[in-house]
Amino acid sequence: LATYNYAVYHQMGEIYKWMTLIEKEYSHLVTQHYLGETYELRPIFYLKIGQPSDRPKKIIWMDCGIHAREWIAPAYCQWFVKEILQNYNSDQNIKKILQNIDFYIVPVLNIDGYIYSWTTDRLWRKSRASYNNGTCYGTDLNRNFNAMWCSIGASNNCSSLTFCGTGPESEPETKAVVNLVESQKSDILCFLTIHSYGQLILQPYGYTKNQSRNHEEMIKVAEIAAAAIQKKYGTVYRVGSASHILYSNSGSSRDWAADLGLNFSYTFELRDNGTYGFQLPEDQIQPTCEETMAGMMTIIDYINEKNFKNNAMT
Ligand code: 0X9
Ligand code: ZN
Repeated sequence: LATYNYAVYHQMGEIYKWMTLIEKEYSHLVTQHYLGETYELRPIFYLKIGQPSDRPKKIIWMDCGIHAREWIAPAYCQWFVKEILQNYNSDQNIKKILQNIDFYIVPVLNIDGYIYSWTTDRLWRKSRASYNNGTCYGTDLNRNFNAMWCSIGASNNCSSLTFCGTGPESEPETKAVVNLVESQKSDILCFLTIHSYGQLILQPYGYTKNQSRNHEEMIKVAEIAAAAIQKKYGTVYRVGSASHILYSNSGSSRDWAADLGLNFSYTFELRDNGTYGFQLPEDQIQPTCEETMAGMMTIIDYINEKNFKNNAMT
């Protein structure tokens, strides 16, 4: 795919085509799968990336674009896929990872909202579900998960930016994630969800000030990642529990994944710190993706090594 430009933002139609092309070009490592459909009945796909194996494999989940206007997130998911695949042959570490782990990558989760942010309202955030006879639109999909649903930092008013939906998992996009992650939960080593902006690596919880079960280990791993990010271009990331360093909110996918029992669950808030906000200029796509990749690989390395050690003991 020498012709795909990863340093520009792409419309949904191009991302759909890209998924099919990448599956063709790297058919030995990539398969495209159906995750579910959106409110407006568009198919949501994920890419499964890994070396085929007879032994059961572990999984690292990453979704991008749960919030429509955060365009750098889908750009990053595509960048990540490209980097892993292009470096596979020359990088022994990536080879080793792909022998044991499959990446499940959702390039755009909130497809209806993403399209709307291109066609009509650049700063649209939510899904495009219609309420009250079309008088208001959109659920905040990152308030719709079953994690102290619609308690703190979420609204039950459909015209709010943080509308939690009509019930936990009421939205098809949420349900699509829940169905797959629940069905594979014993194999998922890490849940990553990519947002912008703020330059943060957030861990559970957002719905309470309580810390998660493996808080210390998650902080340690995130701090290594933040250091790797800073080393690249000097970008400073902050690390911590969402409710401590950002704000409290219920119904996030990250908290839900932690409560499901997954050991590692992080929200990445990519560049910037507010200068351009959600409208990050295209000339920052490459440095943003490169530094994020550097940080995320330290997390993946840690988790892969730990998985090796755990398997050796059993
Ligand atoms: O509010 C959100 O959903 C996220 N911030 S954003 O600007 N990308 O919308 C924060 C999600 C992570 N924080 C918690 N879940 N608490
Ligand atoms: Zn977001």
